[in-house]
Amino acid sequence: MRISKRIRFGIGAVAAGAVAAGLAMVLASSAAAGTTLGGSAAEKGRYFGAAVGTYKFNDSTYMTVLNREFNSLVAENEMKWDATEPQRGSFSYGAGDRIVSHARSRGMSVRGHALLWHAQQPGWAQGLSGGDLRNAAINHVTQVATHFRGQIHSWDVVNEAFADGGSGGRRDSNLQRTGNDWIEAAFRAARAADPGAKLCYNDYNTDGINAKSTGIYNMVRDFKARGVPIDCVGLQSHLGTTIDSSYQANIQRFADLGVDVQITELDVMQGGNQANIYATVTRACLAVSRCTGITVWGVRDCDSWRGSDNALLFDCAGNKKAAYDSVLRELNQGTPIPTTPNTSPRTTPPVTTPPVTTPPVTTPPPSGGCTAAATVNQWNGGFVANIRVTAGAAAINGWRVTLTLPSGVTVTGAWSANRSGSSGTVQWTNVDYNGRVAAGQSAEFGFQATGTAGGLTPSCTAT
Ligand code: 9MR
Repeated sequence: MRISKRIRFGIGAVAAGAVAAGLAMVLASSAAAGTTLGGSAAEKGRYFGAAVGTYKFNDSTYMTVLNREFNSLVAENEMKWDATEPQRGSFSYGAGDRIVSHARSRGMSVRGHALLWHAQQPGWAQGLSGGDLRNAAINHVTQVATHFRGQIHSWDVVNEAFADGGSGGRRDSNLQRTGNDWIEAAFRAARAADPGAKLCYNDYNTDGINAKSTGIYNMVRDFKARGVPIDCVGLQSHLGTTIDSSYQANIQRFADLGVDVQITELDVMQGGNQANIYATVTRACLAVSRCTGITVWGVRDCDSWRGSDNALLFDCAGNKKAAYDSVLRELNQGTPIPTTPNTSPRTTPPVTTPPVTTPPVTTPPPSGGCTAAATVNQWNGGFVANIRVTAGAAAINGWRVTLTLPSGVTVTGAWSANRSGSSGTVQWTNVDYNGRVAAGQSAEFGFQATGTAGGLTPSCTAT
């Protein structure tokens, strides 16, 4: 995609006053001691990351900067659909695994990018539509999130699904044409597959309050109201020579909805204002306690997708640019996140699934027993079901769920449970990590199927 189409140069130029204000802050506060981007961000309870490509991993200048400066990595391309499922049902994780293991061996966190996107789809998916595409897409989410389960801090579950321009609506795509609920179906499948990862919606041209970011804001508000699992919004922030004056207010309004905000793909055209714009973005993020991290979209200028824009923090020789100094200064002056459990993906509160298709549980479970309730997301020709297993007054060490499916329904995939049967009466038993459920607590598993779910009435037995 061409840069000129993708980047909206914000309307508000950085005012000279902002420079003066920054100087005043330098004089007014004693800077913290952080000497690297990642180290300084960590002091503020945040991460500072970079997008990387494994094809650069044998470049020693690149690796020196990467290992020294960043405490989070994201794959620039290696975890996209075309890379991870080049043929339908045949998965390829080598390059993504390499990034994960590099990061984790150095104590860096990993962002996952991106489970579903209209671009960089494998050819076989581009040729699908309707229920077949929906099944393939949800299966992709389930398989990839399951593979990386427990290793991803935050997933871009859906990338760039909103249209540019003033409509505030969805972008047309093969995924969108499977039904407007494709995004929430993806988030539910991702939650079921990796309950510990924060689940983000990620987009560009959202770097201020505008029609597109408002469309996304309304979706997130709706998801929160209906219990669709979403934890974060990614603001890509591919910026030009100006930055919108509502940049921070936009971060704040998403935070006020009860989601984290992450700056996910920051790069800024080099020009008179590059260092100031980088500083403004960093300052805005650190001013909002739910803005939990910043990722730049590449390491050095010549690693960047933006060609001659020289849009990053290091020159091609790996030297720090003025923009680097301004980011580090803002990180060191920024406000730490208050000590709440917000930033750890392991502390994500349990998802409250909407009751729409869930039959109410009428009889309390006997002591030591369990109950099960289903939430269904149906589309034309198929559905995803999430089953919540809840322990009664005593902890259980294992469970078996029995479910009689309507005729015409065939299970095509499942996660977080062992299954026997695919139609008629199907039984599901816990896997090793979710069998033990404390009194009153819940475990979840899920499956996808073809056909029409109707009302599902699972029953549960403690084992
Ligand atoms: O930087 C990525 C580049 O190497 C790829 O060729 C391109 C393919 O579409 O995607 C670039 O990354 C994009 C990211 O995945 C989503 N947001 C926009 C990024 C820049 O185009």
